[in-house]
Amino acid sequence: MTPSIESIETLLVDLPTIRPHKLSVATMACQTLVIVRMRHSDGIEGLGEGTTIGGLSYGPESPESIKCNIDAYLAPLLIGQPSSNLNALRARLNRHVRGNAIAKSALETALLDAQGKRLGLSVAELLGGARHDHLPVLWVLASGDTQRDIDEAFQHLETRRHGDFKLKIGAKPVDEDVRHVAAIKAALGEHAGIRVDLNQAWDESTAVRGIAALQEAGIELIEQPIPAREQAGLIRLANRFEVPMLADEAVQDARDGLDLIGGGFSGAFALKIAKSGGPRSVLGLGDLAQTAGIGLYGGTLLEGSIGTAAALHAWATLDEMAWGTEMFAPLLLKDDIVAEPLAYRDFGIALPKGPGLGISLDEDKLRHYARQ
Ligand code: MUC
Ligand code: MG
Repeated sequence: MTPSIESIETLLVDLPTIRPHKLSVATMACQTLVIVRMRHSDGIEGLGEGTTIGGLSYGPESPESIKCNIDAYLAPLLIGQPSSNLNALRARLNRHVRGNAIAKSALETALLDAQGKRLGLSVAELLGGARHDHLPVLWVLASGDTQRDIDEAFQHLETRRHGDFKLKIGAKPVDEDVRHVAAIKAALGEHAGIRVDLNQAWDESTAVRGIAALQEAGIELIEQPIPAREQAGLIRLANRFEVPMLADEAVQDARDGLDLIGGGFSGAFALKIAKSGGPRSVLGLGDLAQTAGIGLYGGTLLEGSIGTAAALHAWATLDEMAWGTEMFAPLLLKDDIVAEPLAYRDFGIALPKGPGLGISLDEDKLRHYARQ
């Protein structure tokens, strides 16, 4: 008999960070994961995660809204439906629920995990097969203190955990931010690539001034310098500077990608399963970008191990990720809710093995950190 979806449980899980993580939009001392446990009539459980950054300061979905909207609107559309037809279920969710890409990503992940466990295949195999079993992972320097960031970078280079670094800037005046970035680049020299992420902090004229100075300092990539909706401005910046622009908040899905490419954008796209609605849905944007010669970058909304594994299965299927990945967030968290942590080594991470996501829960830890 065809299995069907029996129940969907959502849990808010609060995990402290190892140090304050400072972005232009929020300072994080804790990350809240929304964990989905989807049970099917054949006894199989699929795991999913939908996570954002800083409550509502990063985007229009909060951890609480993700949980509430799954419980009230999305789960009832899935309960009782056949488990195995992901495309039919995606269409059903998209027909009845606008937006809510992070909530949809958690559900798409749980469906893929369950189907993989059912068939004895990994999520990457369900998505067509892995082209890579190890992906490069950078580290984000965002302690807010220049010397602490430099020390962190050298420590990760020495242990071969990370070889490239992204700096979160935009909260301070431009000249102060540029001094901070240039000091870190000068300390690390040619040992490591340094990129910056503004998280939309600048207006276009500030960006012109700031990017000129960052280019001069040897920065290799500038992520989302201006607001997401100002696509024309991002295209102008991409064409004005030699240092490439990385579109992040400006490119949620393939529709945004098409607009940017059509408008003459060159540079790179940050893919995120959370922006596009899941590990299957994000590949539409990935394929479009590769066809158009746009470089790819495997991005995160600082998901824990379940969301990180889900993204890795998607990134592993792509021919090339020109800018590597930033799937480092499990290392930013003090503890984990999975039995086997993800394996970080040799400046990257191993694609988890085993059916589905290749991840299982540590039930005691989950109980301990779940919000009551
Ligand atoms: C973002 O906008 O890139 C990725 C790394 C990090 O520290 O924050 C995220 C979000
Ligand atoms: Mg970003």
